[in-house]
Amino acid sequence: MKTFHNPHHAAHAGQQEMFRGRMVPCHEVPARLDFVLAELRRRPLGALQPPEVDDALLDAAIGRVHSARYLDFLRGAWDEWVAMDPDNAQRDALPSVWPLPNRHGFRNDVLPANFAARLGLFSFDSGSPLTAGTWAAARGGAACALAAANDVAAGARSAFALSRPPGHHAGGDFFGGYCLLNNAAIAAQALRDAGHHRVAVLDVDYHHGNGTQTLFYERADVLTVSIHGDPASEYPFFLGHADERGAGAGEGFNLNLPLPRGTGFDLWIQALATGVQAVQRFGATALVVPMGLDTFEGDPISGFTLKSADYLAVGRALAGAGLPTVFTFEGGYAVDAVGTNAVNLLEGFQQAA
Ligand code: Q9C
Ligand code: ZN
Repeated sequence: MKTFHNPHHAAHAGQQEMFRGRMVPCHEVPARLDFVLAELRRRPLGALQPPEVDDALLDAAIGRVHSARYLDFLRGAWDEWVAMDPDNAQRDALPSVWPLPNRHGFRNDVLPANFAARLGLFSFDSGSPLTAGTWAAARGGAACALAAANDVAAGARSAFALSRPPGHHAGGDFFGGYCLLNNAAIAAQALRDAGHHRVAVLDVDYHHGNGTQTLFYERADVLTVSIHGDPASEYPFFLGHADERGAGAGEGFNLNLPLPRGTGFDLWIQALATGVQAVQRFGATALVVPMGLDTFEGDPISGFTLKSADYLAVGRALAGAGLPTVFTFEGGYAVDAVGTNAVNLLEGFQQAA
């Protein structure tokens, strides 16, 4: 399997996030990707390369998933932030006020002139800082997703989009959960546009993939499945329950498998078998796996107890779907273990595929 890695990832380096009532150092740090890269160099799975995609085709692929007004905002956010106050160049831009769309009468159809208001309009939490290099990093990540999808569409059994910031919490016009552009959704849509009639997304990150679910919720051509900590107690809290089954034409094409905090490998791998079965019943011709490694027992912000060796079995189970597969890199905050865990999963997949 080829790995397409994002040469611009380190340009996105937030200083602090709002966490449990305090500002703390960001959990989503550049070193995460460096550890995966280092482990891939130790245990190669295939070529390791930056993505090579046409600029216009990349913008088109991003535009298939995200709204123009959201992309305009993200692209210009840093310059706008610094133009307000030159001292802002030393600080990240963090949201602090939200319109609660669809509730309490707040409008989201009128774009505010105020930057803080727009920052809130396009986000859903205070844990996702925008920095000087955020746009370049996020766009580079989308390029990885598109390159991986192209590779798989051209016949590769699998490809890995190794990028950060992660993507699965980002929706059509919002960021949050450390995610700016939804790389998995971009890959899934690119596979659809390349002629795959039915694409499945099987999200194994600890957190519910709310962005991806929302993007495809009313569509029957993309099945979304997510295994995650029960939103009753776990982030992102407001989506990811088992009764969310899709709507309209998409009814029956979303499957959530929430599990209680504290869940270990035995129960988790059963949920994965259920997810793989749903993907097969759907008749998918391609698969996208948003690969979070925050199910690891040592993860500082999550609550499952998978061990490093378990990820080999996770990869084997995913290979059992028998589908051309794109992996994207999502969460995983036990930084010194994330390389081992990611490559274990991918190696397990590749050996069984
Ligand atoms: N102030 C991923 O794993 N934590 N994202 C709460 C809010 C957010 C995790 C911080 C966790 C997001 C891709
Ligand atoms: Zn996560």
